[in-house]
Amino acid sequence: MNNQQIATIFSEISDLLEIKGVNPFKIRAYRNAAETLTTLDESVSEMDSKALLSIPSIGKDLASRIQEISRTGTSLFYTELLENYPRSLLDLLKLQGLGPKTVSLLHTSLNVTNIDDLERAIQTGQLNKLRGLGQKKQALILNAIAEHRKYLGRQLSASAWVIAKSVVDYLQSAHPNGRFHVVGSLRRGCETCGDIDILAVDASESTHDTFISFPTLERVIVKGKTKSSILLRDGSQIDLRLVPLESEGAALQYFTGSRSHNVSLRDRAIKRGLKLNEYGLFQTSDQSQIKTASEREIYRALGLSDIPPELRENRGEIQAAESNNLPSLVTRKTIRGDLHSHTTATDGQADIETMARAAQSAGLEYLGITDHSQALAMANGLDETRMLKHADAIREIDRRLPNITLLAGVECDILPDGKLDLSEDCLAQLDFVIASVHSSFKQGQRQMTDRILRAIESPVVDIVGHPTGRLLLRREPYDLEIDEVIEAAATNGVALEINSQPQRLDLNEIYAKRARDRGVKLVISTDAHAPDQFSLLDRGLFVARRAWLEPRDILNTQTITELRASLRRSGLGNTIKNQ
Ligand code: DGT
Ligand code: CA
Ligand code: CA
Ligand code: ZN
Repeated sequence: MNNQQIATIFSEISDLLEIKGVNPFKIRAYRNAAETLTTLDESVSEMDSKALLSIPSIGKDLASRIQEISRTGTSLFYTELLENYPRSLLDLLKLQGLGPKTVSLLHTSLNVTNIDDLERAIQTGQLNKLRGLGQKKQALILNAIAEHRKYLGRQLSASAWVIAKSVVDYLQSAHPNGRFHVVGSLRRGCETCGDIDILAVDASESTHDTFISFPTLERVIVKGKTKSSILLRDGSQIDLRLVPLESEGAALQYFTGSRSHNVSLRDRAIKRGLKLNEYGLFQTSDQSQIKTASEREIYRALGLSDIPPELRENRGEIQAAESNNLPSLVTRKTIRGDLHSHTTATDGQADIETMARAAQSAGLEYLGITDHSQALAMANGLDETRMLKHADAIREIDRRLPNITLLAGVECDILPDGKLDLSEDCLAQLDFVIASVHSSFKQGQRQMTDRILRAIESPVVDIVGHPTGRLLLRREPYDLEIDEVIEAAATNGVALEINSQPQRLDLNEIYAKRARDRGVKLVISTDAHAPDQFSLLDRGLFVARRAWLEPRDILNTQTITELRASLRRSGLGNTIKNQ
């Protein structure tokens, strides 16, 4: 069992305990432990009791629970809970607006155990008998069910990657001579993932037996000689394909997809008297295989330069590859800094210096600290006095840290009428400003668009944060005329953010590309709320690469000097005191 798998069980235990309604401390203990486990580098399965107890948030009970799970794959406490509270109740918690108290009420009084039950109960008027669940609330629940079904079966790619890597590690350690690759939509860097695809090359057939014994298996969907599929307890489906060594290049190409890219490629092969499938590239005339050990050789044999997986969506990449016009996509190496992060001054989990040092360890040359402004009261947003003091503190720490430059910024709320949450006078004293919408999401299209345009027109705003406000698999973007926003950003020299938080990835690849095509600069930001979140840059990079972006399209590939000169305020003749 790896840490992630144990963390999943702990997190389910905490949800189940919440439905059961036990002491909140107990619930929190499991939840904290689950979070801690996902951040540890060493495997807790291999630790003795003493080492376990030295982990913060792991006490005696939890330590023995971890040992039990490592030994048996599950925990008696967990399985007993599941006897009284079926796992499908956890699906109800995923519905927007449905908390554990309501789920518990529905379960005990109406015997609702899953989403279908709940829908039936509403349709037959059974909820009318219950307190606090009137017509209005029922309509909201039906809505949430519809949304949930729309997203069903997909998950955030960030979490799918964690699972994919743990399956690959697991297979690799049992079959050290096999070569294992993550393929499908994950390899293409898509924002969400349907099923996880793993390719095994030159591994023995018994790899399938290993695969179907994965520790958190729910059930085996199919098991064969070349393909097996399993479902894990958390709902993830994983496909495994096995091919011989001589098919590696072709199989990597085929199973990476996308389907529509593959169709175009296959047609191209046919026109050249060739046949392309997952086993190789063949001459149609005599069925002889053309030697193509790698993907690159497949593309070359078809007269194309090597197409990065992120571009394989049949959106013009084949034509570009044919004429040697593929973009030189932005890479992690070219990213020099991060311009969106939070500290304990508002809703972050670490102080300025800890965040700065973490950014430096992540290889960044500069970090913008951008805590929230006062309107975001639940995040303890900063008023003008606190904001300016915080900026002083950031600059003070910046002077002490020679190897990273800190910028004193802010993520300033755009109020419902489009005014900024702090005065322009205050904002002008900072190094840069992100403006974001965090409230009144339900405004109509005209109002919401004008609101953001007004912020863009303020001379102190440099970046619009998470411009569409969507939360993947949970909340649609707000109603916005995105083209007007892009146009205004171009006119005013304001950059648009690609926010790397896995549930945001906002702007998305389509809009980011459109913005770039109109001359708008993008910034890839982590929006880090904790020191370990700078690694999220990779998520935003996937979006940027899928948007065909090159280093020159991205603000934070610049050196700190270039960046300072490119900020809007540098052109305002503003005397901004930095040092
Ligand atoms: P997903 O799972 O919805 O996130 O998206 P993908 O792209 O991972 O799709 P999936 O898992 O159905 O298939 C993985 C790759 O395998 C797909 O991108 C292309 C390839 N593939 C699968 N079935 C077919 C097929 O019938 N024809 C072709 N040309 N390619 C296929
Ligand atoms: Ca897939
Ligand atoms: Ca698949
Ligand atoms: Zn924000």
